Amino acid sequence: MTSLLDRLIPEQEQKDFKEFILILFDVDHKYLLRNDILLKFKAVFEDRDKVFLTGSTMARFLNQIPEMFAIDGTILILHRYAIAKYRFYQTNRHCEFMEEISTAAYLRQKDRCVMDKDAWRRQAPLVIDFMPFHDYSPSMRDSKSIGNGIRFLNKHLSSSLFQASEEWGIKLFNFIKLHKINGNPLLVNGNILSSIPEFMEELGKAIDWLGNQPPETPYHEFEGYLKKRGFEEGWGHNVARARETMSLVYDLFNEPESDLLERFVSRIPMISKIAVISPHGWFGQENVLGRPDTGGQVIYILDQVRALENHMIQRFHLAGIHVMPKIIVLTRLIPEAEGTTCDHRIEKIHGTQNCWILRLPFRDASMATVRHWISRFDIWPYLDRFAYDARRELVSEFEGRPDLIIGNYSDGNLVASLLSDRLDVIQCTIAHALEKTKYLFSDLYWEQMEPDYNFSLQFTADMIAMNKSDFVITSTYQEIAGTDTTVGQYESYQFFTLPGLYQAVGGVNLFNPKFNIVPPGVDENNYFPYTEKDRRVEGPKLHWKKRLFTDDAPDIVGHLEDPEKPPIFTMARLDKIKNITGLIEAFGGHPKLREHCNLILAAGTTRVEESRDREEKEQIQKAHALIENLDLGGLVRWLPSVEKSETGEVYRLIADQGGIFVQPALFEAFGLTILEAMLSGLPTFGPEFGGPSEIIEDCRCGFLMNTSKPELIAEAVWKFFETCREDGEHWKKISDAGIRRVREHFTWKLYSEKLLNLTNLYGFWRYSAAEEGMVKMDRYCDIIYHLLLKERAEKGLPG
Ligand code: UDP
Ligand code: LCN
Repeated sequence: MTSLLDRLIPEQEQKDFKEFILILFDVDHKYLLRNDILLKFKAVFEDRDKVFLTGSTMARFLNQIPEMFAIDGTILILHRYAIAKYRFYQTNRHCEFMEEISTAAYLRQKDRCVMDKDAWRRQAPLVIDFMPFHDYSPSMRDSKSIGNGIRFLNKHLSSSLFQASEEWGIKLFNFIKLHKINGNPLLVNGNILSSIPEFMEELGKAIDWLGNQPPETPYHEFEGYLKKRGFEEGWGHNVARARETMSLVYDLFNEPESDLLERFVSRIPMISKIAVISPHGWFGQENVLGRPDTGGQVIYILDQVRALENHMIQRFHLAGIHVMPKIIVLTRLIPEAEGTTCDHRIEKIHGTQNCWILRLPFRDASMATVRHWISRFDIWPYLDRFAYDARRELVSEFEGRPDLIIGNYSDGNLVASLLSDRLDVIQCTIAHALEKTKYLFSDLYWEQMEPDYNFSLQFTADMIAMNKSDFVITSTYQEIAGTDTTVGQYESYQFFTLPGLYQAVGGVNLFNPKFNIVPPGVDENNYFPYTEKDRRVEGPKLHWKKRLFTDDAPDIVGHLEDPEKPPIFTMARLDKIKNITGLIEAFGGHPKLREHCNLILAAGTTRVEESRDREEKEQIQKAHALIENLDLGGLVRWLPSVEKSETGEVYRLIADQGGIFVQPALFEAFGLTILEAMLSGLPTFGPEFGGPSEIIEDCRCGFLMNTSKPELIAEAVWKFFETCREDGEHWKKISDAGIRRVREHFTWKLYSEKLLNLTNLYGFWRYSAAEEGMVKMDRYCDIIYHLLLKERAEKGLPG
């Protein structure tokens, strides 16, 4: 029988492999990441040809190893043999054997990297495994299908309808009968049409009858005919639409096909009330950005809500229903609101008809309102009470239950899970940015990081929400499952260990069809190409031109010697991960860039005394020090964060001047600024790490950079300016391609249509098949929530 080693590495390469492992693990205890391993591989075999270095089985194998470590002479290897698929091996320094071990055994060894030996021996870990609870659901096999769960589920549901037509027909019929809007029945009156044969017979007659009416006849003119035969409103606003919807159902019952099911289910006007949850707060419409805790998430939600409302209104209109949808964004009320509206209980969302921000306070142990702002890392003790209060308030504001609950970020998703459980409402999860992959070793060294970040609570909350929610939407594929060479954000929850606390051997199931990629868009009223001169307003344009390039102001640092030079512009929160200081270093250390360009930054605040955030304070100090030490006087201008409504004109002014937008983050989950800059017509540079790699097609509509070192950023940017000097059209080509890319792929219209379709289909799935299986999952989540999360979190509750 061939050994495992023979299967992994061919005999002729084994000598090199064994030698390499011995060199790699020159000491008994060592932990290495993929990059360390590959760098060492190149160094050890530097005299070998390219075929060996890139094409050998050994090279390909090493490329698939996210981590490898030695513990007391035992070598543990993590093999990611395909996207989201892993095996675990154990060997020794001489590779005298190689064996496959279980996830739990691997994680147990990993614990030894950080735990005291005696403690490790004494304590058998708590093992968390959600995988058995996914049995109720069909499972995808191919990693390529990940992120398109709806397609898979659709096929599964239609083939169930086809194979077990009687059972599934009843389910579908009952689902259709179930729907009510504001207490009024929709589509079918169950008292008149109580069985499928009756329903089909009447449906056939109605289709024929409608076929003889003028197609544009409005609903109220044939409402009476339909009602008498047992059909309620919701089929269509006119004859043509009603007949089309009825024919869809008729065909679906006769010959179920995935396409028909999706088309019909997505037409059911079942969603009119949506609760959007984003608790950690500082959530408002003016003067709330620039805080370390609020950025894209706030923008995303406000734009999302507007788009969803629009789309729901349109859907109701097409269905012939006169109902005004309502959306409530639930967040935290903060009495110390510093002049913002964060202390108002309720606030209408601009540009909507019936969308609101509802704020409820956090309470301490003595039930007193917590008055000050609290970082997202420290809010865990307050969430259980918040969810409890929210339930009552939401039911009262909606005059009933919402039809959908959307959670945002780890805290919002946890509260959404609690609410969805208590109200029995379908739940959608949106992560925005999972912190686990952002902070290196945040799981392994969780205990050291706990005082600042409380990651043990956050990761546990994430797992509960991921497993409990009916569907998850992400902005990119990599957010779920990474790339060939990087681990995805959700993927990193498949198995991990928090040494001394627990091991998750099955933290999330990426092959459950709940994951769907639905990228956000941009507000096209605020962001449009710099060339659309008629739409630009003169006042703000002049004001920002002066502020960006020339006029001194107390809150602006730096004066440009030559304001005509093309600006390199960036705008972001002043978090470490955004790497604004890396861009200053890149610019300052590159003589050509200093000579030919200016650097303009809009980030955080320029005064350290104005910041209340530890990380931000550090970044402000670092930025000042770099500007001074790199002697950047005359070349750099640093402005505090820009009010959202002004940012569109800011991008356009940079474009007028032949500038570019550089987003230098070390990792970016998605990156709304990248979309905004591209749509404004700015050639845009983003990090190759994270979501931007799915927005920017490198060198075609923008550029991807390795942002791990300032010099790599500088090189990428300078290469562009050099090409522009050779090719007078280059800047414009990239600019035009960027605009096209956003318009074709990233719009809120596409987003809202997809999100509502998902809600309907996963609603049907929940109702028809998943419910029983989900109950088991819910109860497992309950145990983890109460015994592991709530109890630990509430130890930190003051008052
Ligand atoms: N933003 C802003 N003013 C600033 C900095 C950022 O209005 O000074 C906005 C920016 O236009 C974008 C959002 O904040 O819409 C940032 O979202 P992104 O996804 O880029 O990053 P996040 O802050 O969510 O990590
Ligand atoms: C949070 C982030 O960090 C960004 O990358 C996203 O664009 C934003 O949320 C919106 O999803």
